[in-house]
Amino acid sequence: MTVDSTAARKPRRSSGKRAGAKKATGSEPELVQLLTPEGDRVEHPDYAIDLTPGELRGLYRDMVLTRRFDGEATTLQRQGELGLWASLLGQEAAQIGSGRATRDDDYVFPTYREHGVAWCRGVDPVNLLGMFRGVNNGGWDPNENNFHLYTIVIGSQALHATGYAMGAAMDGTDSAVVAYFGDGASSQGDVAEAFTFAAVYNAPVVFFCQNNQWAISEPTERQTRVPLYQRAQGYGFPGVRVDGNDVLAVLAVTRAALERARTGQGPMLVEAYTYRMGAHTTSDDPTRYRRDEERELWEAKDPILRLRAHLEKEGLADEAFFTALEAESDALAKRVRDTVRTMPDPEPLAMFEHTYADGHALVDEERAQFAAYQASFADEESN
Ligand SMILES: Cc1ncc(C[n+]2csc(CCOP(=O)(O)OP(=O)(O)O)c2C)c(N)n1
Ligand SMILES: [Mg+2]
Repeated sequence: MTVDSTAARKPRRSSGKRAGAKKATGSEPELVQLLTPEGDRVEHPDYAIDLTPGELRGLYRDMVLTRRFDGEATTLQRQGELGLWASLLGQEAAQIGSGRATRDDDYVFPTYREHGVAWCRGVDPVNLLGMFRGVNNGGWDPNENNFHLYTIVIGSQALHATGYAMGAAMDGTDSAVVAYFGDGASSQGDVAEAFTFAAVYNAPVVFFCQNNQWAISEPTERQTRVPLYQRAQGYGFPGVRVDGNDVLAVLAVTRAALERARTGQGPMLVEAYTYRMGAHTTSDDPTRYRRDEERELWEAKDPILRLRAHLEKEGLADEAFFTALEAESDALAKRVRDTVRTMPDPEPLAMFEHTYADGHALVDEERAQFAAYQASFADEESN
C-alpha cells in the first residue's frame, strides 16, 4: 500500500492481502510503510516481512539501547566530557532497520551520526565516544566489524563505498556495501559521482539516505525540487522512499536492496524519510531556525513508541521484558559514563604516528616542531 507520510489516517490492520495501493493524497509522495504510527501492521505489495516475536523484541531492544546510549552521550558532552556529539534522536528505526538488514561480510560506510548502525555492526559504543572525546585518531578498527570510520567530510564516503563495492564485485564475492548519507549530502558532487560510477559499473552498493529534513539549518527544500529517491532514476537505478520511523519497513526495504546488490542487479537508493528530533550537534541551537510545532508533529511518529504500541497491542512482550530492558539500559549508560570519564589522554605526539605507513620527511619535520613547542611549556613551568 502507499501512504501519505504526514496526513492523519485511520489504522488499517493487516488482512493478508493488498491493503490498498492508492496514491497518497497529501503533498508528500508515497512511501513504504509496514507499521503505522499507532502500531498497527499494514501490508505492502512489494515489501513483505514476517518476524518472530523474539525478532520484534530484538529490534525494540536495539532502538531503546541506542537511544539511551545517545542520550547519555549528549549529557556527557554537556558535562564537558566530550568535545562534541551528533545525536541520532528520532532516527533509531532508520538505523536499526537498515543495520540489521546487513550481513557480517557486508561493508558499511557511515557518516558521523550512525550510532545505531554501529551498534548493529557490533562496534562497542564507548569506541564512538573516544573519537568525540578526542582521545583517539578515529575510534576503531574498521575491518573488525566491516564498519568504516565515521566520515565528517560530507558525502565523501559515498565514493569510498562505491569503490569498495566495485572491488568486492571484481573479487567475485556476494558481499554488498551500504553507503549512509544525509539529505544535505545528496547535494554534494561526491554523491553524484558515486551514483554515476555505481550505475555504470553495476556496483553492489545500497545508497541509504536518511532524509531527516535538515542539513544543520538548511531544510530539505533547499537541497532538491524532487523527492530525493527520484534522483536515482536519472542515473539508471531504482529509488524508493521508506517510512524511516518504521523499523519493519526499513528492514524489509534495505534487505531487498541488499539482495538486489548481492545478486548482481546493481545499486539502489533508499530514502528513509525521518526527522532529526534533536539539534544538528551539541554546537547547534535549532530553536533559531525551526518551529517547535514541527518537532511535535514528528514526536507523534516516534519510532520506538510505535513498535512498543505494536508489541503491547499484539501481546508480544510482557511487563517483565520492559522492566529487564530498563535495567539493561541503565547498566549500559553507567558503563558508558564510567568508561568515558576514565579514558586516558593520548600522548600528543601520537597524532603523527599513522599519517604515512612508511613515514614522511614533512611529517618528521612537523613532529619535531611540535615536540619543541611542547617542550617550551616545560621550560616555562620550570622558570
Ligand atoms: C564537504 C563538507 N562541507 C560542509 C561540511 C559542514 N557540515 C557538517 S554537517 C553538514 C550538514 C549535513 O547535513 P545532512 O547531509 O543532511 O546530514 P545530517 O547532519 O542531517 O545527518 C554540513 C554542511 C562538511 N562537514 N563537509
Ligand atoms: Mg539531514
